[in-house]
This record gives sequence, structure tokens and C-alpha cells, in this order.
Amino acid sequence: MKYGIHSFVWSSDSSQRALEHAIASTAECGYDLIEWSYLDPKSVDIGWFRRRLESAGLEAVVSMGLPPEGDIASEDADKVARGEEILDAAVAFTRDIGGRKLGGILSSAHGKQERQPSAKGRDNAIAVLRRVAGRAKEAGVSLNLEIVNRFESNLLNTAAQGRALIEEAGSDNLFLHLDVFHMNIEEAGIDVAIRANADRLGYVHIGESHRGYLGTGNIDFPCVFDALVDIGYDDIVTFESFSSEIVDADLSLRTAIWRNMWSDSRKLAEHGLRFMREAHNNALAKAELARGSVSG
Ligand SMILES: [Mn+2]
Repeated sequence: MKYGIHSFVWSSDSSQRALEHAIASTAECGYDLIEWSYLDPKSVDIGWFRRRLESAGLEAVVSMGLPPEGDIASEDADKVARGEEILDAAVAFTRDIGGRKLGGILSSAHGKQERQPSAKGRDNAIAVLRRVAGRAKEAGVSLNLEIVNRFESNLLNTAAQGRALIEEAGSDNLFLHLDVFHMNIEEAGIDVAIRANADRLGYVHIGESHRGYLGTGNIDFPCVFDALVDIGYDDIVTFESFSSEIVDADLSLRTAIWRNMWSDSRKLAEHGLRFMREAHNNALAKAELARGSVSG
């Protein structure tokens, strides 16, 4: 398993100074990977970012949420076209910093919707994702569709809905990005949904039910890691946490981060990695016991 951390644990800022702090801290804590939020890509020196990630020995994943003016699940052709451009630019950015995965809310605008998704809008999203996924494959980047709760999108709220859309798109470069915070709200069972959609799982967010310290909320993490071990998932799990300590108008306001869940980023990050490693190791040990393959 590879362990990642979301950049918002460190900062919402895209300045080189903030990125340096985020990369250095992530590496010092012992993580394998940083997930960078694609909010202000123009202020990033891509060459420096790539070299700094390499020198720190870190992989990177890029994540984003489409803005309302780039909603590919809209019926408005201009918005759909703008969304396709945004996705193509994010794929190029991911490739240029040496990343292999683009995740987040790529299938619709990120934010609370006021109406049902339309059939035409859904068809638009499928057509765009099919095209972008094809081009992304050439760039060595996979598209991982984050499944989020009803207050953050109206198109894909469950892994089953995401899987159906991926199958209709017919692309082998589209995967599910599952986040246990959202799954806790929408799925029949987090473990049940992971097992049922194992073959399309590309990326995982590990977060608590209140998005603070792991283990201090309602998520049944032993159950989550049992399911991941069960399906043989051996890719990236990324710790995602938010607090009013780190505020950004795009992401933290859209995800309704009102409460102060932590102030000390370093302490939180160290705890998150320890927690995920232990949960994974316990799940591996349980699987061995269950198979009767433990000798001593
Ligand atoms: Mn997430």
C-alpha cells in the first residue's frame, strides 16, 4: 500500500513557499505521496514542482472539482466545452509534474445542485469523459471519478452510479475514486460498495465522518481496510482532512468546512499515517488468520 496526504493538511496556498513546506513536511512524516489540489495551477512553476517532488522521493496525485462554468453534466454546450478544456489542462498538468492519476469531481460541477441531473447532461458528461480519458491515456494519466455525497454533486453519489457511467463511457482509463467520508453518507455499506466495485477502483480517500482526526468519528475503519485487503487493493490510500484552520474559497467553503477540527498540521499528519498503517496491518493479519495461514 502507498500512503498519501492531501495538501490541504498543510496549506490552501499554491505559492512556491507553501508548496515547499507541504512537500518537505509530507516527506519528513514518511508519506509516499502528496495529493495536490488543482486550484491555482498558473501560479505553479511546473518544472520546479516536478524536480522538488523527485528530490523528496514523493509521488503526486492531482485532484480537482469542476467549477459551475465548466460543468460537463450541463445542457449548456459552452459550459460543457469549458469543462472539457479544464479537464485537458488538468491532465497535462498531472503529466508534467510526473503524476499518473487525476482524481476528484471530474464528472460534474462541484457544489450543491438545486435540481435533478438531466439525461442530456449525463450524456454530455459521458461523451466528454470518454474523449478526455482517451487523450489522458496517451499522457499516461488515469481519470478517477470521485463519488461524493448529495450536497456536493447530483450526478454520481454512489459507487454503483459511477460504475454504470464508466461502463457506458466504455473507456479503460476511467476509474472510481472512492472516499469513505462520502460513502458513509450514501452507500448501503462502505465495505459492501468497495467489494462490489473492486475491479474499477483506482484511488481511495481515507477521511473521518467529520473530516478531522481518524478514529474520532463514526467511520468503521477496520471494516474499510478489511474490504481493501479482501479485494487485493494495493495502490494509494490518501488521508484527507479539513479544518477551519485552512480556508480556501473554492474547496473548503464548497465542502462546508466550518469547524476547527485541528490546528497542528504536523501532529495530524503523523497521526493519520500511523493510523492508516496500523489499520492496514491489522487487516492483513486478520486475513491471514482467517485463511489459517499463520504458523507462528
Ligand atoms: Mn475526497
